[in-house]
Amino acid sequence: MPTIRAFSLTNLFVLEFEIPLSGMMEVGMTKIIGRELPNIPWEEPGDACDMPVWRYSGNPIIERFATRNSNSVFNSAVVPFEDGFAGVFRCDSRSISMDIFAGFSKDGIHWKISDEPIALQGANAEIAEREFRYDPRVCFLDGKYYVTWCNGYRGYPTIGVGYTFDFRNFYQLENAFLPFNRNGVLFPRQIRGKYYMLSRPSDNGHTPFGDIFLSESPDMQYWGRHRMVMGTIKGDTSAWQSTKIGAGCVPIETEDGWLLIYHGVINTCNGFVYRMGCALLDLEEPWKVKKRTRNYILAPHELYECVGDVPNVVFPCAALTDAATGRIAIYYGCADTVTGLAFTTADRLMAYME
Ligand code: BMA
Repeated sequence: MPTIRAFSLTNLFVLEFEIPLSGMMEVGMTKIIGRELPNIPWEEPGDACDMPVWRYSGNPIIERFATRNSNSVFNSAVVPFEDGFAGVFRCDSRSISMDIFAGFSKDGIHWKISDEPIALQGANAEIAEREFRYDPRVCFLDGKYYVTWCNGYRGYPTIGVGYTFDFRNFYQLENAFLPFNRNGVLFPRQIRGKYYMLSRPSDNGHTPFGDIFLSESPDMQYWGRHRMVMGTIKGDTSAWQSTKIGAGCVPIETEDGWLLIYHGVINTCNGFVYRMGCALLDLEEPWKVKKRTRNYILAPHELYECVGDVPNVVFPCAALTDAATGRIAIYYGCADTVTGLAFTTADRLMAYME
């Protein structure tokens, strides 16, 4: 086998490793493992597009006043549902209460979002008491749509977990982890009989650090065997992800590994800037990173990403995929104010990673 000498973005040192030539990726060869989705929202990139991810021409797809009392609708998650799509949306109210709301769409672009926040049933009284809920993710797993979100518990952010079958009745489980934690993202199937969730242990407030960790569970209730997946990259090798990183979309299964779209943050003299990158995790041991982007795949460049309640933020929370074509539609929050849609393919992301 040939030996390749490479600079590792995951371990931050030069290393040697062996790659079987048959395992090396050719553009156009990455197969998404999953369902076909012929009605995935889609636009081809313009001729001038030299980026791996391009925006929907009608962005933003959800405006800040999309519900009766919303101040902003942004870091939100969608999935295929019945003959269209459903989702869980982060809407901050005009009193700036952060909560999660259900919504439906026929085409994945035009959404009808409830004016009332999701009423969660079934939790232990200690857990059911609502403080704040934000940044939902939705993961279809074992026949249920699981929802994870940043959940306020006695003043501390941690990972709330619930599920629904119909996006009308939602059931809450125990919080997954001790505080402080955010960006809880489930894997969409069991791996060797266990459930896996990514998260970002942190602190209270606007955390100035953060790496992506993985936890394992036999039953979606007890989480352990925690592993570090990947950290920030210090120095100027990939400075857009030098302050903190966090999992974004539910990992996309491909023949070559789990494709993870995540956010990376740099601190500047004018505050945090949130950009988007991706990584390829090992299929069987998903705490092992096979590849990762040095350059960001999407960054706040458009006005609705640069100007809003929190400027200079693109924050991915969901991706639709079509196994037949390799198409990926990414839903992302823009400047903590509105929701955007962007497109890519498994091949393009794979080719862009180092
Ligand atoms: C993070 C979270 C996100 C938000 C981002 C930028 O810490 O609070 O909800 O989009 O900051 O403000």
